[in-house]
Amino acid sequence: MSILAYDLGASSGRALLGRLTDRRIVTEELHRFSNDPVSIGDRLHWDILRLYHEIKAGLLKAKQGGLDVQSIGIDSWAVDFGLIGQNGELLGNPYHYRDPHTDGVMEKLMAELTPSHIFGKTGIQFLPFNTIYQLAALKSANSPVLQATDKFLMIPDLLRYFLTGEMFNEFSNATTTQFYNPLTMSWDRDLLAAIGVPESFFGTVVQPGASVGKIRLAVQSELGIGAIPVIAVAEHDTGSAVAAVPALEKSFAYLSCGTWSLMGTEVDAPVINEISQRLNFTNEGGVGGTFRLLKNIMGLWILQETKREWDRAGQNYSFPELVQLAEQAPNFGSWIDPDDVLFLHAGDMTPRIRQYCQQTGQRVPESPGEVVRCILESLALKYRYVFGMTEEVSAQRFNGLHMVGGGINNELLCQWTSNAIGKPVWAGPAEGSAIGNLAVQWIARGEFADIWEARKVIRESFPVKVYEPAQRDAWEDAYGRFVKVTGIRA
Ligand code: LFR
Repeated sequence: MSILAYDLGASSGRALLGRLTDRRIVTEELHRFSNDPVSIGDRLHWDILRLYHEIKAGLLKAKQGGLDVQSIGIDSWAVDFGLIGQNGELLGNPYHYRDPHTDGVMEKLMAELTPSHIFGKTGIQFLPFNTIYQLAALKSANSPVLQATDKFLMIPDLLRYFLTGEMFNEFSNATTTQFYNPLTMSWDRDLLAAIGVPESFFGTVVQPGASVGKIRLAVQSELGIGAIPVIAVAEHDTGSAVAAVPALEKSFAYLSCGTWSLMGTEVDAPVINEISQRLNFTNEGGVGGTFRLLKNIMGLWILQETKREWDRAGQNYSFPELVQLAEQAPNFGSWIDPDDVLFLHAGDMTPRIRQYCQQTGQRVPESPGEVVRCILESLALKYRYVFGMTEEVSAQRFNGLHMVGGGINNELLCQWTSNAIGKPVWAGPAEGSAIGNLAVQWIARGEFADIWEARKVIRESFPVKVYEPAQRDAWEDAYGRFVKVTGIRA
């Protein structure tokens, strides 16, 4: 008996097949595909139909392999959406959250409504690409698509709708819009009114674990498959990743490490106060009534984008090669603040990194090894900074850090993270989001009582690699200098 998890990341997607055998999870990657955003004119879009095509390709592979798939779930990155017209069809291509049409919109809305008003109603961190600013940007551009809109669906809601014909808004993703109120557990009427978007766009919000339909007839006959049930998982990939953190105690710190780095802790209720607002922490909805009190860190995006730049120039380094070059480069040469807005949008990164180093009076990294070392050391040092903030905002002390996600394949980064925070790093599983997606399906199917039972089985099913802190004095000294040059405490 297999179940299928689709996990869509910003640069690739996969379909992971899961089975439970003697209380052990066994997974198999059934399908993997790249996710290539498409830029047209000034706009940047997701190739949503390609993604839907790949989802169907995964189902086809399952059928061809003679697998009896019992249920499926889909998770993806957050904040982005498709708009549906009166006739039930998708209007236009969903925008990528890195499209610059939101530039300046957040600042404008914050000035109009005040940060404490927006934060007080949502508990969501201020990120310029949050759905609220994307919709406000479309509104002020008089978007004809927005004018023709009948319903709003987040990316996994939309793909699920294509498969089942049924529309639901899933909770973990809904919270990332920054117009869902976790205190009233409803879409926030005032915030929607403030951006001029009708409440009628938004439908029933379902919790992770809800049954949300079956593969529709047209898809069944197209692929020659049965009416496979579809389950709403924690459809925000970070929600699924945190569900898969193999923690055994209630109080734990995590870093979900992929294109983004998301660091924080799990809480039972949103923490909306002066500290969380000042530190710009977020409260994203999770599994079983939990919330993710966390902060976004720009993550491996900068390295991925740097690699793309070098690929375009015909220098085709693999990630392991780049990490090796970084390891050989001199240490603590120069650093960036990965979260500087300079690094948010797509495009060549090395000129921006060099510009940043020059403007902050540091040595300018030249060789690929120096550039990559600068990126990875800066990430580890920023993790140390946010680790401290996580302790402050949650009023807890953590004796180590769980790392999950594809980024843990970068062992140098795991080790440097441990060196920087001065605590052990427990790395695994790498397929965190897909495994959390499977776990919620099993909870919904009655195989696990709750998320804690799921975590215990995940812990027993996948290896966790331990990194102990090393070179503490050097990293402490580097941290002090990092804080100064980046001005992050200012
Ligand atoms: C990670 C993630 C983050 C979200 C960002 C944009 O994949 O979902 O949690 O802030 O992508 O959607």
